[in-house]
Amino acid sequence: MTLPILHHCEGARSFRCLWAAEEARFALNLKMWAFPPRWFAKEFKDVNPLGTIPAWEENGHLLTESAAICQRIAAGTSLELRPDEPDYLPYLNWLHRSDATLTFPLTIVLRYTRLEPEERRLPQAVDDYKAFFMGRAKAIETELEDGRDWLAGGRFTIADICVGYAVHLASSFGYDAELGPLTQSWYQRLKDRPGFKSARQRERDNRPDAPSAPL
Ligand SMILES: N[C@@H](CCC(=O)N[C@@H](CS)C(=O)NCC(=O)O)C(=O)O
Repeated sequence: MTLPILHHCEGARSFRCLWAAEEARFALNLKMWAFPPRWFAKEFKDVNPLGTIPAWEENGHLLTESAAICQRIAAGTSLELRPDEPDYLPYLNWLHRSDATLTFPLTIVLRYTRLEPEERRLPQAVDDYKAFFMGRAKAIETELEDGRDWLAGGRFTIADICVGYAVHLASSFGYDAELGPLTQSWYQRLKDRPGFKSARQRERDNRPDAPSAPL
């Protein structure tokens, strides 16, 4: 049997997929690249013409959306919510919100704090998109206000993984300390999970030889 291949860069959105795979004990081949591949590994375009991470190869198909790959990994496990479960609709919304609404503003921050050369950095863009993220992240705090531990369905799911990655990325800029207390506790619960820890260890153990830009 040919295992699916997950193309991953340490700390990138593909971490969602690696983390989901560790939680689900889903067997895959991990192929790690230096970030961003467009600088350090132009041949990555032969795998994913978009040049973006993650890429997932399975049975002649290529998936390039981290939340969709998480859905594929979670299929049939307790990490997904089924359409007949009461929280299915908010669960779907969190999955899509995780990247389009929450991660997107952080990528602008990343670009204009770390990736662009000094002379192209834009403090105004960083401040504005930080504010975008902080405003949007209030939705996490609101969701947790009823005392729930996880975002949807009364259990840990890939909604927590996908949204959790956005908060994890925000934490790399120190923004987590400015999030609400419920969000901070939820993020701590996520980091305490054995699946999170083993995914972090697995990416460290498989670092590519080439250098990476800071993520
Ligand atoms: N919506 C996609 C976005 C994928 C994406 O843009 N990934 C970033 C890394 S986190 C990337 O590959 N950037 C490439 C670059 O900056 O050249 C997803 O959720 O997977």
